[in-house]
Amino acid sequence: MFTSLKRLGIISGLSATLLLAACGGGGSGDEGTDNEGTDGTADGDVKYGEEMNYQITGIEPGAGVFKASENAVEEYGLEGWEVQASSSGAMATALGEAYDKEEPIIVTGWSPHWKFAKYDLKYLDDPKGVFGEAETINTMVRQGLEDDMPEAYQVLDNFYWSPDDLEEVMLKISDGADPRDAAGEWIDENEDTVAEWTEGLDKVDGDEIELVYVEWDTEVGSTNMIGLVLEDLGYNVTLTPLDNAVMWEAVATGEADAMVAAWLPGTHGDLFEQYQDELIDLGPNLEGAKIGLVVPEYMDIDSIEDLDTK
Ligand code: PBE
Repeated sequence: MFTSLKRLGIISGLSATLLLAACGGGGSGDEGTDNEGTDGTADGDVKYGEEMNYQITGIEPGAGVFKASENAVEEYGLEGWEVQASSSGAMATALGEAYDKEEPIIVTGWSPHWKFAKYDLKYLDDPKGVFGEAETINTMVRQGLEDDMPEAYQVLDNFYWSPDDLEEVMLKISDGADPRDAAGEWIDENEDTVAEWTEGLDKVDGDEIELVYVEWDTEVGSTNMIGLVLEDLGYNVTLTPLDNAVMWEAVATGEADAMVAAWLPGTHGDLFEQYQDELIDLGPNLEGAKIGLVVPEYMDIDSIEDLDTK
């Protein structure tokens, strides 16, 4: 796993370099080389802070990326800056509006996410490593699930897909599809993958199972998808949206059966530490996830360190 993660890191690093090189030679060519230093970063005369009222557009305050962004403000000494609490949906709307007007905006971002397919965006460099490295999204189930519902446990244990797979579902939803329909379409288009997760399992007869999640775009996509797979196996599935900390608690106390939304080791590291003895970690259902501060490519800034303070 270590090598595959490492490879992913190298590949995404490479494509970011290529993108920057392409933009330098083409997109921003008209403006000349006004405020580019030799290292390609802004030389400090870009006053994005003032223009953005020193605000980072955040999401739900319970999200790991929100807390990490607040840590970044602290660690990088971004005096006067604030991470604005919002929702994932409102963040995406604000990003789209700013993007259409080519206005500066910084959002608390994560991948996989459809926004990278829709807009030209980049992560700001994080030389202090506040946002951590590549992450996995893990599946957590309550104690006793294996005995009570062996088929569901097996499906959840087998569930593993790629960032591209999840992004396909997310894109359909962002284009207006109902999450359940988007999940169903993906399942129809990926029968072989789904068959591997359910291979050899007997159908059940309406047993009730509850999956909990947070209404983040990633989790709406993944939870609807695996919920539908369980439904196809005969389960009566309930999907319950909660706040992040409550989602973890629900599985730890056994009030809910499972969730596929544990971002580790960094983003939900504190919650995992708190509850790890009370729940069962079924390991990654996806590798190569990431969080950080995200800006449009047209912004002349590359690193969190380049932000001007009050
Ligand atoms: N997210 C999406 C979550 C995990 C999934 C990055 C917004 C968070 O920050 O907790």
